[in-house]
Amino acid sequence: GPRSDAIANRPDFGSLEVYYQTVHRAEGGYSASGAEALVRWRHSQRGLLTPASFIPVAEEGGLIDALGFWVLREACRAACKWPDDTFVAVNVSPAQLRRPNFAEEVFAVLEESGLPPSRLELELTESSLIEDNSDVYSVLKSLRSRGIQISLDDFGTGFSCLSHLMRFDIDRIKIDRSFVSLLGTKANGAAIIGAIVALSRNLGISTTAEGVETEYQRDFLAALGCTDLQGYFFSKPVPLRELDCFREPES
Ligand code: G
Ligand code: G
Ligand code: MN
Ligand code: NA
Repeated sequence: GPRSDAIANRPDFGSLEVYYQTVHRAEGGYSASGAEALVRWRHSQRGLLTPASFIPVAEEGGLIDALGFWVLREACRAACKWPDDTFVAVNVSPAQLRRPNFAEEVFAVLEESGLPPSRLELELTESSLIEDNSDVYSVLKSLRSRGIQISLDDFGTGFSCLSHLMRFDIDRIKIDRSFVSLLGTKANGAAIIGAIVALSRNLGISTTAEGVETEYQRDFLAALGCTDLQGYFFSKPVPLRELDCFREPES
């Protein structure tokens, strides 16, 4: 279709842009612990497109690898200039993880950029893990053995068996914003999030609550023991040039 043609005609990814949304520590004044890279496509006619409108097309057209590595390279280069105790999180499609050389290619990007592996977090979705693919298991093992952090995105929206997910050693769970939006309503948002946080804590896994939009949610999630918070209340995704919180103070 016209959309995939448009992507194919731009092999240099000239109109892609990486936006960043900060993630904040739930303790000690909500300082920024890192940022998530979120790709955008600046379309000449249709304006700024979000990933939902072109990631699936890139996946079908076999371009997700090239796109994913372009984003990864941009993100690692950017994070090199942020404080040492911060991370950059990059989303990974299931198709990328199926490549046998995925881990080696990630290591190459890290080396080229100079970013320490421990400062990179890769966000996977449940669908990456439910394929019950031993290759995925060994790719993840390889990534973690070098110190790369692995997080599970949109946690709670899939239908995977929890014990199955826990077979994979992961560093962080990102609690889906649909649960956060239930806080302060009659639904059991607090009980669900509390259970996820308690389980994660026992397993030594960090928790980021996504979609934090209000001060009430921020305070509630911090009290529940989430380790990090992310959402419009702190910042929307912004272009790198507008990401002020990691900039060195000008002297
Ligand atoms: O930024 P926005 O809310 O529109 O993001 C929508 C979805 O697109 C998110 O679920 C996110 O995981 C996904 N996404 C954003 N950037 C990337 C990327 O670089 N690669 C992949 N595979 N997915 C991305
Ligand atoms: O699935 P993933 O977590 O990668 O998706 C991130 C998406 O969530 C981005 O598209 C981003 O624009 C969106 N997002 C980030 N913070 C908020 C928020 O506080 N509220 C809502 N509704 N969406 C958010
Ligand atoms: Mn994500
Ligand atoms: Na998410």
